[in-house]
Amino acid sequence: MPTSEKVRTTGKNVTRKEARNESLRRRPGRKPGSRLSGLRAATFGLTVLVVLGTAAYFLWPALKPLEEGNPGAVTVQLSMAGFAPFRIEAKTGEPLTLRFVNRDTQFHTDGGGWHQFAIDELDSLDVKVPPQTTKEFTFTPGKAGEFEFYCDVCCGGRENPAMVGTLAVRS
Ligand SMILES: [Cu+2]
Repeated sequence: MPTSEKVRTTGKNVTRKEARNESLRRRPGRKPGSRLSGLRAATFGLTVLVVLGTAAYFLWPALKPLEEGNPGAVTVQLSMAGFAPFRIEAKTGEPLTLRFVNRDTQFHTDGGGWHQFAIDELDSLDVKVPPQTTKEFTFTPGKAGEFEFYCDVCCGGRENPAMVGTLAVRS
């Protein structure tokens, strides 16, 4: 059964080289502004939008303003890098408000973005902060001393040397 290609070449009796030149000439050349380049521009634009949108989605938790709370609160940032600050001063008998800021997302495979602020020596003080959350906690230290606070819910738990700090309580 003869193919259409065979019919075309046999009818004209052209040499191999001529046939090749002919096929090269017929190759569709696209002018700028044609439908194809319009489609390319649309695809490019869509790609840029998707990339920017994705970046904004992941950056937003780190950029959004914090809600205002107790003006005397001490802000403590919780992240996979540890506590910032990792040393907090307090006074016995005086209420201390800590504002925990956790900007980690739930996408963290280790602990799901949760962090903790726990002090065993102070009535088993234990605050857990969900991902992308700001949480205030007030307590009154009843005794002076240097107390270790830690997080035991992420990246290696209490063994992680970064997730440890000191609460220094003066009398
Ligand atoms: Cu943690």
